[in-house]
Amino acid sequence: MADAQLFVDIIEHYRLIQNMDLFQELTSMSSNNREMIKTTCPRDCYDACGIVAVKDNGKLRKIMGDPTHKPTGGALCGKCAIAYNGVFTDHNSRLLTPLKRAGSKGEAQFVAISWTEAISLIKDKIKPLLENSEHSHIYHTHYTGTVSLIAGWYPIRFFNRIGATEVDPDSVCNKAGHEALTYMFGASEEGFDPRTLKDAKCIIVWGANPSHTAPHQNKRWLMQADIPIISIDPIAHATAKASDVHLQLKPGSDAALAFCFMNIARREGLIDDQYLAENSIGFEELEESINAATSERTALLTGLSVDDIEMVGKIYAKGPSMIWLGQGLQRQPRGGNVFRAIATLCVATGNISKPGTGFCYMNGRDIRGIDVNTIVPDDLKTIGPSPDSISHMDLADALLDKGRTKVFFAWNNNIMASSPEQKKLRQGLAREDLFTVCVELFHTDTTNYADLVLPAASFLEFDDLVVPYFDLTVSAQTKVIEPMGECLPNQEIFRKIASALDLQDEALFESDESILAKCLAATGYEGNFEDLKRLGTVELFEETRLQFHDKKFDTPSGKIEIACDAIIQKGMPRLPEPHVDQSTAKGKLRVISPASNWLMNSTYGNDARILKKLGAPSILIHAHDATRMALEEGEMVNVNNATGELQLMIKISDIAQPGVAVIYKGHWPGKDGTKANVNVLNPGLKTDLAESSSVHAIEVTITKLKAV
Ligand SMILES: Nc1nc2c(c(=O)[nH]1)N[C@H]1C(S)=C(S)[C@@H](COP(=O)(O)OP(=O)(O)OC[C@H]3O[C@@H](n4cnc5c(=O)[nH]c(N)nc54)[C@H](O)[C@@H]3O)O[C@H]1N2
Ligand SMILES: Nc1nc2c(c(=O)[nH]1)N[C@H]1C(S)=C(S)[C@@H](COP(=O)(O)OP(=O)(O)OC[C@H]3O[C@@H](n4cnc5c(=O)[nH]c(N)nc54)[C@H](O)[C@@H]3O)O[C@H]1N2
Ligand code: SF4
Ligand SMILES: [Mo]
Repeated sequence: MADAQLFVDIIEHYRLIQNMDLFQELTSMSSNNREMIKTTCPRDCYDACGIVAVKDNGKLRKIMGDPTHKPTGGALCGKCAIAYNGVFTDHNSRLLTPLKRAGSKGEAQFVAISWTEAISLIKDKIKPLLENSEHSHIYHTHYTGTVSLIAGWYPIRFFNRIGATEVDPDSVCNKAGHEALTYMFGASEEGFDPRTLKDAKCIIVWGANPSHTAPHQNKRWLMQADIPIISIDPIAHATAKASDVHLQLKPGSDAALAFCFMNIARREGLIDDQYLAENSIGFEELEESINAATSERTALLTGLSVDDIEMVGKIYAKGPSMIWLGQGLQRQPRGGNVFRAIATLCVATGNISKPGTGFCYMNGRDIRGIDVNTIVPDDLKTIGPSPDSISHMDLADALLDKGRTKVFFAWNNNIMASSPEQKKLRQGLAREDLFTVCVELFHTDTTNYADLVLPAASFLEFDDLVVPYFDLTVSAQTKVIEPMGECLPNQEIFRKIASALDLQDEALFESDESILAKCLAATGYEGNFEDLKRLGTVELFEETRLQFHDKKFDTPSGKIEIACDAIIQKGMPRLPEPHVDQSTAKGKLRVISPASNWLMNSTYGNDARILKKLGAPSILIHAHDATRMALEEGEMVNVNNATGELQLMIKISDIAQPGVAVIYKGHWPGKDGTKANVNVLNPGLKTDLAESSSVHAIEVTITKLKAV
């Protein structure tokens, strides 16, 4: 699609923002053979940035931000600006053909083979398992490689059909939060409409770090708000530092704080009795817990001052107030309880279902009309009984168990960097009798252990849909270039495997065009995919949407279940509790391993320019801890616990608080002498609900490395 006006707009944009390097690069291109193609970033990111790909004489020259994309205004984040013009489009970095293992597991020795040979090897391994009713011994992991609709979810059709065991993707990220909200409200993917910020008097960012994880929403939405911005976070990240108030509480003390805010609201006469009576059940049962949650007591439990707690409690309750409910927030041992407590606070103060209120965990597909059934039909006939899925917290054990796992697929997932119990995972993947298939863009620490590596096409190489999980929009992912080498989109790879296995279901062979058309129609967008491609992104709701505007809750009682009988079967108490985690054991530090500014989970960890930005793998500690342990900036230390150990460089940082250290997630184990990252220290402790990750509660000991 050649678009002269878009080109003029873009050149003007870069001139205005004084990016003269890009301006000159673009103006030097010959005008006759220039193409500008709009597409969308499909990373697992709140921002879903609009992209323009510039081609000159048919050759891709530049991937850059789309100035016509409102939420971002023409900027990509630093990591994508580097990696999309780096490893993602570099033939020398990408996998280009199917590969078969030629050395021992972990050695990363491969030979190129044809697709025909690769698919037939897979068929030879899977077919006997299906014939012997051993389908549940086929395991698959998948997650955030790409979250575009088809490449992110379509392959599940194949695995459901053959009855494979799924390693539940959300269990490594946000499942405790989803389940807690679902038990209470009957849904977890209906958040506030960001456009209602104009009606709010205060916003709390509770356990999220938009300065890293949503850089454009942070800069252009949150920081532009002319109302108090409050961060509640154990670490002083850039969003917290730029907030009007930062409550730097002890990790794992959020539920106690939420109860205290309810105590303050009650004292101030700011409980919304009418909303509670009409829409919820069980609030009155919390009376004793709320009474006990005084500001003085909560200050001791959370490490905050009474004044700060009082101030925030009053501003929030008065409202209208919004809460950005972070995903990092529920990655703690009682993450489910924390979410119930905070959501109860929203309901009790009536900060929901009205302009300028609500909380946002995420805005999912469903509220845009895209039913999960359109993407993964639930009428696919499974071979044999459907096996249960397992948690990522149990993956390492499953891979070590010959009786459980026989064939293992990892697609859209780099478990050796991102999943817990890294040492055990490595041992499991090294099993000679485990047949492992990785579908990937790059050689990773996980593909090193594969018997077969299948080359996936990147988002620049096929059409798809992106459904942002913050803004209520939908965007086109548009094919910009032909797939590199012999790469194929994820969905095409699984169509090939299904065909080799002689599976007949139409759903396993449905075309991308058909799925795109169905999903787009479901959103109510009046154009077709070609129209969307021209625009890039469209808003789906003209009017601002109020969270739970119809006050219909898909729970057993039809109301918001503050007291919840159904959750008892999950081993949870009927009511949320003002819990705080036990103090960290003496001599240990609690480690938080949040998102890095320069990585997307572990993606981009193989780009040389990104590696330079990351610097040496480090642990950030507070000056108080450095003095206490006589540690110096730049010193190498051993960080260890019962699960594993890791050598890191000390950085003394005002981001950390005494007793709480930070190790950013996502560093590639193979890029480091210790062949490990923070997940070697991660025991895979499960949350109170949903067997999800409580990775922000790792405890470690730091010892000095002795000079040799
Ligand atoms: N210590 C610690 N660990 C964590 C977290 C934490 O906070 N702390 N956070 C957790 C969270 S929130 C998450 S969501 C998980 C994420 O864990 P993962 O979903 O495993 O994310 P990545 O490690 O980035 O791996 C994604 C892989 O997909 C590949 N990929 C990219 N595009 C495609 C594609 O189109 N097709 C295919 N087949 N592959 C593609 C990339 O090259 C990359 O290797 O990590 C979790 N791990
Ligand atoms: N640059 C970048 N962007 C990303 C990602 C990435 O890896 N890199 N990952 C993407 C993915 S998969 C996800 S899920 C989202 C995650 O987005 P976020 O929710 O922002 O995720 P995190 O960075 O893990 O954690 C956010 C905050 O939770 C805080 N936290 C930890 N424990 C506690 C606690 O006990 N109480 C409170 N109040 N806060 C706590 C951490 O200190 C951290 O600042 O980001 C997405 N965007
Ligand atoms: S990762 Fe997020 S911020 Fe970066 S380009 Fe993609 S959508 Fe934008
Ligand atoms: Mo995540």
